[in-house]
Amino acid sequence: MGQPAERESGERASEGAARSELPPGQRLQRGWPVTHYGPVPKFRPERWDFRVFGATADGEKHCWNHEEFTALPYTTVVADLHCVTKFSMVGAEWGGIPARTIVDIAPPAPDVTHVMVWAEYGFSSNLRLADFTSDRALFATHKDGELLTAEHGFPLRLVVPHLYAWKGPKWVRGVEYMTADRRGFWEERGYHNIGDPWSEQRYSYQEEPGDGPEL
Ligand SMILES: Nc1nc2c(c(=O)[nH]1)N[C@H]1C(S)=C(S)[C@@H](COP(=O)(O)O)O[C@H]1N2
Ligand SMILES: [Mo]
Repeated sequence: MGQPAERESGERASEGAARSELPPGQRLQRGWPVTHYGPVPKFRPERWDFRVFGATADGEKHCWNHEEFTALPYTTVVADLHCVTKFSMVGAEWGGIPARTIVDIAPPAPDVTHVMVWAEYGFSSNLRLADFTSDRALFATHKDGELLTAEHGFPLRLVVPHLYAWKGPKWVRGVEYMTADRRGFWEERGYHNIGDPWSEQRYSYQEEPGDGPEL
């Protein structure tokens, strides 16, 4: 847990802090509410692993235990969290392992276009590969220098700053590489397949042709 925190460039950090505007329709939330479906899972380190599977480049599954996963290079990203129910939490400093790192060490096959990010109890969210590998997407273990609490996703949650927060599963356990898009948990239940808050892609009825698989 005592990994050296490699701060992002000062430029990026102050940019994040200075940008006070929120995506359309969002309001600032004081504090940090807890929002999710279902119970908070209990973390059992001896049973925990992180898996990369599906269409990997070598056709193999890749698996890390908790010690191995948290030993991967640590970095921080200052980012806001936008819930589709219209609250935003701004200026958090997330610490963890860049999603890009996983793609580098366990590469997808060349025809992979999307990923499904899997969490405890079968929660999932689908992302375009380009959103997943964007330079600020992070598997977070920490927020503002402290370990995540259980209700906020300990030991691991995905943060994808440029998408609505449901695209970042808490209690994440793995990534499936996919050669075609498939809807995740909320995306099957009426939420937008892409989920860009800046263009208010909240609900699946707003999808344009090509935004997602048939419902
Ligand atoms: N596993 C899991 N992760 C999840 C969710 C969920 O229901 N299950 N909800 C998402 C939603 S809708 C939001 S807004 C954020 C909330 O994160 P927070 O509770 O840390 O504020 O978690 C996301 N990650
Ligand atoms: Mo949300």
